[in-house]
Amino acid sequence: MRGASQSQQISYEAVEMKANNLELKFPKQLFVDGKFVNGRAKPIPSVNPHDESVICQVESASVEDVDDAVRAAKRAFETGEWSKISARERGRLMFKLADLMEEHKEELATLESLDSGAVYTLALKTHVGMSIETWRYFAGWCDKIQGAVVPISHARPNRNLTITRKEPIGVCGLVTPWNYPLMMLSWKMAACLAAGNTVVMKPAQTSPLTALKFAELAARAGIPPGVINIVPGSGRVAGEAIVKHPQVRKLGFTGSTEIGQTIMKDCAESNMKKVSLELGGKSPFVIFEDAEMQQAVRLAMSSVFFNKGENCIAAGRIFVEERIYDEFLERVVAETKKIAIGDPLNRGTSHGPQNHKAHLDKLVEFVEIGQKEGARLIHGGKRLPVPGYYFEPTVFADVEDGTFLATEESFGPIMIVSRFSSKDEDKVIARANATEYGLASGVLTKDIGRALRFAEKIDAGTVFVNTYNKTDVAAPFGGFKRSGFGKDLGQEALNEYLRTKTITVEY
Ligand code: TAP
Repeated sequence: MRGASQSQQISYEAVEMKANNLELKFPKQLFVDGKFVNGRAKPIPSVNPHDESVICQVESASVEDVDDAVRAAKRAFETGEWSKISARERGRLMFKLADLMEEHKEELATLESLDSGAVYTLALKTHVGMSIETWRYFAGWCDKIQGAVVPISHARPNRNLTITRKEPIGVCGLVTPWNYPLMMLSWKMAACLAAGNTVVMKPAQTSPLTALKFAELAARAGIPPGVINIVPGSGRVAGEAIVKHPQVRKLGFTGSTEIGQTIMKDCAESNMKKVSLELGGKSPFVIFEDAEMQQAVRLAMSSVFFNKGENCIAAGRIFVEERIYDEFLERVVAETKKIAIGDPLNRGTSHGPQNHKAHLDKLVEFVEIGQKEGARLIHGGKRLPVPGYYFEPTVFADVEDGTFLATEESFGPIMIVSRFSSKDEDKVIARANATEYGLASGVLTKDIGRALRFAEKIDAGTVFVNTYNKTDVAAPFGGFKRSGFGKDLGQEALNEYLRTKTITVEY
């Protein structure tokens, strides 16, 4: 296929299909050094979770393919066009890429929906919409990254000038999960490129298609060859090869805590790479009795069921004050029954299939363990008896502290509700903090003092007061404790992809 290129002619073996009243055309090959190429590992099928059909066989990267990509990224960083253009020109290219993504947003959202099961309307607004905003936000930062003049002591009779330079690190590796495929790519890659680095990125093997369409758009935007390399494949092969590569100097990872720990070890042992880790969560959401019941029910449901629960900041545990507990549960179950489950491409659908089979199976097992532990299952809990990876939005009540349900992340549409007494505010905060994760949290109350005390004492990187899921490209995002370290988004994200050099001159 010949892309209608503005800056670069792009050819690839296209997958063509009709979906969502659109003619889709997208690559299924690796993108290395500005070209789409086949991988040396066995191709991996990409499955549509709505009907379990195979969309296409995606080419898969071997260790050698990753090495090719890293070499290309190194050349691009050291001697390529990217190393010569100004920061402002870099920003211009990133703005152009964002414009192209906007032009293709329906196509990208359809692809995301087919590949990951995301409801189309959400994919358009969040998966793709926030990705475009992220590229624009960081494009604007390119020419505003600057060091400082530092007042050091003089060595008389001479004087000194000490300045700091904020420099790109070099070749960066990115490894991302499947829940928001394009958005996770964008959150990391936009900051990484704004800082002037080049990148080798591996999308999750279950949902790699938007990353490959994105690669085509990047080439068409005129991003020079080697600056962006996308190597789909398995974590064990392609992911590990990036993480352990001696020429990769920084690794940005989003995924599970378990793999995050392996990655941190591999980064240390290979070449002491700088690393940032956005990992799992079990975010507490505390609802006090003075909350509006309708708002409490609406926010609790979106805090858990948003993106079918495949949301790292999903409220993994909801604490409801005892005076409103029974009414809350009754209303939540009534509303949960009304959720429109079905084909994510239908505009009336609000809950699509889970991302892939292994994840669905884990959710079924999660519910079984909860029931064995004695938690009260008051709604859902089963796979739907239809084709596709559909799982009922589920509600558990009376979940005891310290149990599997109270401490483990499901990463699915499973609400875990526990009761608390307002007589001891500190106690509910201690219970909310009794988790090894620290990604996000929420509190719902009209009492501003109580909300601020909660915000101060809670051990989580994000606190939502009287809202939930409100992330923005300008606000830093990242966790504490076993939810990892380092921030995506906001100015702080740039620091993850920069290094500081101190220059002292005597005169
Ligand atoms: P993981 O299993 O950790 O996979 C994440 C990525 O790492 C995938 O691309 C995976 O490849 C790759 N990988 C696996 N083993 C690897 C290794 N040894 N070396 C290098 N890469 C490796 O997570 P997941 O199941 O995809 O995602 C769910 C988890 O991500 C949840 O815990 C969720 O909370 C977390 N998450 C966190 C956030 C933030 S911002 N904190 C956001 C989204 C998700 P494959 O393609 O082979 O799986």
